[in-house]
Amino acid sequence: MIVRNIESLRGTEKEVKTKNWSSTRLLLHNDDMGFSFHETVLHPDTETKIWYKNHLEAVYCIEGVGEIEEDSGRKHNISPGTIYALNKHDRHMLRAFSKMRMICVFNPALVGPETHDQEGVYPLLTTGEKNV
Ligand code: 9YT
Repeated sequence: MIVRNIESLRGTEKEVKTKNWSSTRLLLHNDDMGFSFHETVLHPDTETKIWYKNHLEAVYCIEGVGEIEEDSGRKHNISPGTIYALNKHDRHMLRAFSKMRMICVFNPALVGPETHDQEGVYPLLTTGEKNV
């Protein structure tokens, strides 16, 4: 069994920070769950271009408001209780109108240090050191 508190991950390599968001990665590839599980905090008034061409992601909002815009231009409001699932590796734009807190699940699991490239893609990493 794995039992972990997010506070124990603050300031470690499992808290990945970028200009628009920070992601605390509670479960990763080497936890052998078949998915990774993160808490992502989106900074207010940010716009992030994302395309998980190598991964599937589900995102559940627990705090804040924003929107997701599909490539087609279709927009969806996001508020606490909203989940979206990128089941078609959908390219999208994610806008945070306030601080947002999201619970995110990735399949395949992230290894740990992934951040977006210019296209909003995460590389497909497959190895990592065993987590403690
Ligand atoms: C919602 C989203 O994809 N934000 C970018 C960060 C990502 N959720 C992650 O790596 O935790």
